Amino acid sequence: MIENVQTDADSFPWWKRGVIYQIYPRSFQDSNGDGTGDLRGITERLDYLSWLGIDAFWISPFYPSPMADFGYDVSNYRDVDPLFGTLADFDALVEEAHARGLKVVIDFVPNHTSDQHPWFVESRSSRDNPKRDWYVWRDPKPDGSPPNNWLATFGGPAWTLDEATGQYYLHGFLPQQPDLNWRNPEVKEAMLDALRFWLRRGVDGFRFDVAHHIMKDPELRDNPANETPGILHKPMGDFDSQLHVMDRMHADLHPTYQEIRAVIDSFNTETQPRFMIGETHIFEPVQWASLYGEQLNEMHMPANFGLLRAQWNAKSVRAHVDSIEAALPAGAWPNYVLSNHDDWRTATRVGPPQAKVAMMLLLTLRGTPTIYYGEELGMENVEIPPDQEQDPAGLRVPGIGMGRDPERTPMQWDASPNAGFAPEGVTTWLPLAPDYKTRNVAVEKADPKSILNLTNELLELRKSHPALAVGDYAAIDGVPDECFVYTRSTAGQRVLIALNLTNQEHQFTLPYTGTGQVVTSTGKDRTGKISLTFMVLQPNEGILIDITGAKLA
Ligand code: TEU
Repeated sequence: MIENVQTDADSFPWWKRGVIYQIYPRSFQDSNGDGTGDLRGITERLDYLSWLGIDAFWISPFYPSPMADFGYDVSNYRDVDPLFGTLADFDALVEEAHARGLKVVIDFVPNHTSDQHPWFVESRSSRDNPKRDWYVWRDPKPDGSPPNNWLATFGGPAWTLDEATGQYYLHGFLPQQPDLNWRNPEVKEAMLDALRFWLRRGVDGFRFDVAHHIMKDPELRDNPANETPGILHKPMGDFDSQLHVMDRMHADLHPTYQEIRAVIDSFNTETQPRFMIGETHIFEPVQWASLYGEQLNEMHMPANFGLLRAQWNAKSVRAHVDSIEAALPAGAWPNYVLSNHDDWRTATRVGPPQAKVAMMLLLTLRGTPTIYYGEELGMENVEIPPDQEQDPAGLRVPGIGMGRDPERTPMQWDASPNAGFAPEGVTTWLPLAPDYKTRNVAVEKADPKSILNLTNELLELRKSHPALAVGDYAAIDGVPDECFVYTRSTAGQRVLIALNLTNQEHQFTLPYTGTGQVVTSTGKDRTGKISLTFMVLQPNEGILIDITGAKLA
């Protein structure tokens, strides 16, 4: 008897039942031979995304930018940087994507602008400029030092002194990324209006960069020391010496999110429900869950980065998933991600033999998955020669692995020079992976056992199996500590996912009688019926089994 289950996948909006694919636009497809990807390049590759089977793609920033942080330093919220194309290119991309049934999610960078944004140029021009209060300016302490102890994510203090006006301005990231003052109503209105600009152009949703940073302690009190460094998901140097409790997550985030949400909801139509996901590096599940809003009227989804931080073993991964399921407010929908443009490639983090298991996990958990471009190929971090390093995080805080270039290298389309990413002879903005001739879309499409074809199959299975798209999650106890086994169930369907997170064989008994039907496996070497009373998982193996109708033992 299958109880307490969701049934009709079609009644779920696309952002719940679907899969999001993240495109880092510099690295996806170069259409004009300058070595950097662009919007037209994305349009040229839409047929690939359709084939792959994703539902929506999110494009990292393409706004005009001095590129101090490769687009996360925006100098105009209502245009496209010439490097990436034009507004007309963007409109064409939206039209072509929608024609294929693909949703378009764009990055929105609310916490900070570029220091070259006209707003900041005005703001810094004098203490009594009308835009002074659009940013966070404070006098030095009597000894000339910064107003408080806050640190910038990318090294050094979060304050830079403007010599001409004698005050410090706040920047949670680079000095070239001054923080906006969201408590100023004019700032809020200008930003909401920028959202309306893109909503009118037809975007389906937004990814809000560092959404938890926009509201800080109004009194700008010091952060306390972090007595247990190492809690962040990757080495962050001095930044990790503090608990970031004052420089983010102030309670008035909630009414602010509600105002943002109201603008987005006001553009909803029957056929086009809009959506926002917040980039929220909050790891305490209850605090994270609060960002859905008490009335579920804040973030549609606060991004959940817990899997990036979990140790790659079955106990930690299950503990994380269970903690998310437990913390989730009634009616809210979970989400998972295994990699992005700030974090290691999955195959590098978990080891190439586990990459397919990781993909099966991501695409079978209950919750919206985001796939970072190239993960479907099993792309790995690429070692960047020091003289080609680009990322300011790595350049400013060298030697501890903060640089993000290794996970941002060009997409590997085929074995031709420049991997089909850029024309032959062009110098690409970051070097290609050394393995691109054997690890690319063309080669992997032709290999039935590739991670690309596994990803494609799992994406198709989510469409044909409501249990996978929207079904309930239940972990199975009594299996070896090295394996993570769970079911996904709707009223009429139950599938079981058995993942071996080690390179050893494991045997166990499931709490079901009889047999199930193999749907697919990471090795693509299993078919037909499979015993549920005695299961053998090969090293690095994941199996997906239809157990609809199976009886509990
Ligand atoms: O990242 C926010 C963030 O906190 C990350 O900086 C992360 O902690 C760091 O990269 C270590 O991996 C967002 C964007 O995703 C990132 O690319 C931007 O650089 C940053 O905001 C500033 O806009």
